[in-house]
Amino acid sequence: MGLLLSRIHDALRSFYGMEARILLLGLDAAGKTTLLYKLKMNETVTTIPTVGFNVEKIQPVNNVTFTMWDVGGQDRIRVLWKHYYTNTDGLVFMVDSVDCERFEEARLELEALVNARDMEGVPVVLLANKQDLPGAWPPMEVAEKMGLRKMPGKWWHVQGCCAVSGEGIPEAMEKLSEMVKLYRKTRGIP
Ligand SMILES: Nc1nc2c(ncn2[C@@H]2O[C@H](COP(=O)(O)OP(=O)(O)OP(=O)(O)O)[C@@H](O)[C@H]2O)c(=O)[nH]1
Ligand SMILES: [Mg+2]
Repeated sequence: MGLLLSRIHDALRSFYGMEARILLLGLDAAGKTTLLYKLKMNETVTTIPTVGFNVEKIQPVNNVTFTMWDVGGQDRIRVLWKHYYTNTDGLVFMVDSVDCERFEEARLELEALVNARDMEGVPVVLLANKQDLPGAWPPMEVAEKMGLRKMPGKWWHVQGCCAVSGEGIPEAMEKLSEMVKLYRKTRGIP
């Protein structure tokens, strides 16, 4: 009976799709809000620093509908990030690939995030943003600076992108959908 119900559930899931909660975090000016509205409306909006958060449901990717929470990254707002951790299915951590002076600051924030109890095992997509700008660090080097290789047991993927043009974003969302599906399956989350 249990197996039958589980099969029915899987069939319904593949028909109706899955809803996933995604946290979009990173230091101030990384490009999070620019990305959020690029995803939502395929438009490049003029942003102001986010005080509080923005939340949007975006078009499904691979049958996964993402609700993306973009929380302000200014130093004084980062203390609020922890209030958004619960029930997160995926973390998109965005880095300004030109802002190498703050790579260490970003790494420390990412480290705190992935070590938080409520974020245990949550897959991470690292977006090395602003690849259009001269002096942008290559994505793999940004990943190295963020210490991703040293995070054992973590599912992560790094993607270079430009939130203004949208380059690299579809690939990142595709990967995110795969990792979220796998994460929820291994956790037994319907
Ligand atoms: N050249 C370039 N500029 C970008 C890119 N993405 C974002 N920006 C610019 O970076 C600035 C900051 O972008 P936001 O999206 O406001 O940054 P944020 O991460 O939301 O910042 P907070 O809300 O303060 O946390 C804006 O002027 C954007 O236009 C990019 O890929 N390339
Ligand atoms: Mg913002």
